[in-house]
Amino acid sequence: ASAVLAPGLFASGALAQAAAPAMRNTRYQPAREVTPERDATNYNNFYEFGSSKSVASAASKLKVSPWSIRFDGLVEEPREIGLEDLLKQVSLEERVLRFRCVEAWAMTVPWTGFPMAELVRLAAPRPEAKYVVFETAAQRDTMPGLRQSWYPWPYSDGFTVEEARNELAFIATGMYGKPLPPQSGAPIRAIMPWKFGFKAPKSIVRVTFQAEKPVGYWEKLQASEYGFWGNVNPEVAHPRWSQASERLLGSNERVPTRLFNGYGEFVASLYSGMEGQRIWY
Ligand code: MTE
Ligand code: W
Repeated sequence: ASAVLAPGLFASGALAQAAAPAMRNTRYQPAREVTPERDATNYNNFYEFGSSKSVASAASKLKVSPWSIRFDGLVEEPREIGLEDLLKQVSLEERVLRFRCVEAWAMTVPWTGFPMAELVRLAAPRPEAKYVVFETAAQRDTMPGLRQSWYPWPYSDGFTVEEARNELAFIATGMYGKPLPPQSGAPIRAIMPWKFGFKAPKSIVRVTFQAEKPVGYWEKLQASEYGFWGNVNPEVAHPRWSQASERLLGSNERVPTRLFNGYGEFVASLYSGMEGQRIWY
């Protein structure tokens, strides 16, 4: 048994071991090559650490331990749960998923994590809860971006509870068989493969259930360009650029964008009858 894990492979302790790796779930075929790890983890959006894509070094200051998440709003009983405790109550799997930023770059990443539906189950929302909001860390001492007070900190974004329970909605705690690095949203983030990346909040500290549709960070900043739904559609341009194609991190190849990022078979039914509405950005 001692030969299973190379010593030093994990950052530290039980939490790091619990976050990754896990058995691959092959239900979601990426039909693309996995992005080289160094490309996926060195080209980021994490505005808490600045608006450049090179935030890995700044983000190394993020304090990830101890970490806990608060469940509140329309839940049976508001509570705070430690990350290690939470990870004991879910089963981890690996999924290789396409990821598409609204800026028209894309990557394909093996994430370790668990279905968002499991998080919803643990939070135990009340029947009146229609939406779920993920609020992310605001560490004044480690995040220089927070000094830029015109940004609507803390970063948050949300979904309908129905979307959050969809089988594709995922909570990641690792990538490439290792715990998430800070710049990628350590220690826990959302991954919504059919939506633009801004709907993938990183470093989650709070999960709130509510009856009203939430307004996320980017919608607060620029509602004419970023809306609640943010579903990927090649035919609906961003107000300032086309979404018809995307650049793959690593190879820099340009490939056509796919409706719902190619995941329509799993999620299109969530939006039946809404196609003509503003559900695309
Ligand atoms: N989460 C937080 N807390 N802060 C951010 O700035 N940026 C979002 C999303 N989650 C962001 C965030 C955007 S726009 C994208 S594209 C993805 O994170 C980028 O994830 P990555 O850096 O792992 O590629
Ligand atoms: W983005």
